[in-house]
Amino acid sequence: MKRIVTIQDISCIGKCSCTVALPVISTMGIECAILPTAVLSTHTEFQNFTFRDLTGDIPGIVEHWKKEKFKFDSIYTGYLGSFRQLEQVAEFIRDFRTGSTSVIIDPVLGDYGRLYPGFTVEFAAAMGKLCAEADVIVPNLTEAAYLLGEPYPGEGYDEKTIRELLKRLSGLGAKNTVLTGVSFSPDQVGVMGYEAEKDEYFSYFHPKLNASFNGTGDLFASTLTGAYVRGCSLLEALTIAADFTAQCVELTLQNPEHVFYGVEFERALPSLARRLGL
Ligand code: PXL
Repeated sequence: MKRIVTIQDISCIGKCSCTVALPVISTMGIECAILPTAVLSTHTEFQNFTFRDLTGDIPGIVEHWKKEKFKFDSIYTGYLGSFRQLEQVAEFIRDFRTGSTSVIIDPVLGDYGRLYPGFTVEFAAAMGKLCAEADVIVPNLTEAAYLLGEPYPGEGYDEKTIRELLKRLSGLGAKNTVLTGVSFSPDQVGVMGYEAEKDEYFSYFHPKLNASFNGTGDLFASTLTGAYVRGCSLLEALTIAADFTAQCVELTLQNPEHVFYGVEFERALPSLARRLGL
């Protein structure tokens, strides 16, 4: 069985990070190991969340894993909570990457033009350096701007602007850059990507839903990682991931009693398995 290790926080309630990666990746028929970076009572969109930084626990866990000679088909990183953790993750990638390990970095920093609470422009720049280690990075537009230290493009940009932004992001050193939340018209949203080696762009769009939820970036990144590890091309993987994420939002909106803090991805897991022929 393939094995992914995801390096991100545990938000105990919040339908994001590990509580999304584990069920999604497991549903895709892949073992999901976790290297937790912090434990929060909820994600940071809630008020008064607790935060236990696990930076100090990581070296011991990694040493044990090295002794056990664990191998990973993919290293998938998300929310990282400290500068030291960025170094630890870079070191982890150097230690555990083999010729067949894909490294997917979701540079979780913010959304809607704002950084999440606790993050700074310096931290965003340091995350930008980590992106050099990746086979695939999956920033949203806000994260793209902060990674590059540029103004947030807002809305109303054109395709040329996004292509140029992708090229600059690619300059951070990742082999593939996948930008999420791209929209050139009021009724469509999707993903645009760039593969550095081939100097090629790719994209996938679907109808826009009038809602936004925390954790959809994690759903997208987890599903993309799972599909990529299963052997899909990057375009196939991001298509599956975008469709699944949109389906989760749609199902959530159908339930008038849905929670405000995350999507009802649980109800869409069976169809994700079916799409993969599982
Ligand atoms: O969904 C990204 C994410 C992950 N982890 C934590 C967060 C967020 C977004 O708000 O707060 C702790």
